[in-house]
Amino acid sequence: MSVPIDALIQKMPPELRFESPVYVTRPNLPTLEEYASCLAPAWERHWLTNDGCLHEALERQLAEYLGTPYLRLFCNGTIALLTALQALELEPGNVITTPFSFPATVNVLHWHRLRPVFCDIEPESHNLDPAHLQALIGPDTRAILPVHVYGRPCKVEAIQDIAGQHGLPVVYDAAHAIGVRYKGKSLLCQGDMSMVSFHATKLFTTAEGGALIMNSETLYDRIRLLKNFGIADEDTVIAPGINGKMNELQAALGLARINTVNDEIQQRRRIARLYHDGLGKTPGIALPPLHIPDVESNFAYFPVRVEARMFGMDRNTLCSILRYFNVFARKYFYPLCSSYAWCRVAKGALPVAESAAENALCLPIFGKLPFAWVQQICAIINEAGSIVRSGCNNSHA
Ligand code: T4K
Repeated sequence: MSVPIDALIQKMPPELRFESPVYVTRPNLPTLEEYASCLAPAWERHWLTNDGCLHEALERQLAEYLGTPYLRLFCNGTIALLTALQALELEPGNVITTPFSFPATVNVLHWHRLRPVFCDIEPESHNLDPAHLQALIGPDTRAILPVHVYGRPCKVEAIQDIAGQHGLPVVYDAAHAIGVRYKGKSLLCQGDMSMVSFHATKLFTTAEGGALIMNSETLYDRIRLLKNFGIADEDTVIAPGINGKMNELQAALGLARINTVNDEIQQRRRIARLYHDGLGKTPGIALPPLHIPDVESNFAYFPVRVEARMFGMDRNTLCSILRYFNVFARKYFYPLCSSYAWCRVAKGALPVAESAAENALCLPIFGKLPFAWVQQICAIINEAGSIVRSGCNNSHA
């Protein structure tokens, strides 16, 4: 569907343009003074990494917040996921995962020489489809790696049933899922292990960072070794580990914000409601649900689906128009992981994921996003849609 963007923009009220960029997210930062006071104990001790006191405090506080005894901090989410797979000591073979994710999910498999087998997703949740998952399991399947995309829970019971029937481990990429609760418990307690990311773009951040949550003491002990080169003590190295340690500067940032996670989520919920007020009746813009049964959401993302025929223009055109107005919405997750050269999946094999990747657009959402800005973003979308539907593409204003 081709829309003359320049002509359309000329018809739109210029005052809708933001003076400075509005990004898809912004980190929830403390003041510099708050950060410095959290960092001070490390400075006083001249202790910067390797199990410092801030690392220890953050690990404990996060484990309490999530309600799990088994949590290990990491320098970032990708290394955490890489380490989780290392801990499972999988034989060569396949891992079933989703194509609708960030490159990290599939690239860690490549680093372990495990072959990704892509499972299509469900149209509503954008998560791995259990019926397709069941059909994909074969003699070479070694594990299942689902993603709670945008923090929305996968069908965890169905996945666990399938994994149980075939004796397969489940490692969740829960990069987006801090603060999400499912049936009253943290979603991060599902599966054998879950990885959560604390990157600057996440609602709880340590700049770079992440954690693994695991379901057994055995894995908890093994992960501790693996994230520190496999060193057991000064004289003994007992496993092929890596440097996955979170440092004290990262941990201090986490400590400065850990108590604000729930407030950040509350504020995002208000913003999501405002988007529903502003876009709920817009033809061709499908909104994420405000409430999912059994789930306390974290509103980590606000993904809309652009139905080109009804809205009047496709996702890419809307994204370009928003950019002109200084709104940096993002096409998470395009391109699909299955389309990367090293995955070699033919187009058409994963129809639901392909459609999602063509139509999904994440609008800005973060705790400090002013309500008036949300209304302005909705006005840009509504104005553009109604101009194009009333036939601007025939005019040459
Ligand atoms: N699995 C999944 C499903 C993931 O989504 C991710 C990461 C991972 C695994 C890996 O976890 P980590 O190893 O990263 O812990 C961003 C993040 O870099 C990435 O962490 C995240 N997913 C992904 C969804 O988003 P980009 O390429 O979109 O980042 P970037 O730099 O374009 O940032 C997006 C916007 O955020 C910017 O336009 C402005 C804002 N921003 C960004 C940064 C870095 C800030 O306001 N401040 C900042 O410091 O990937």
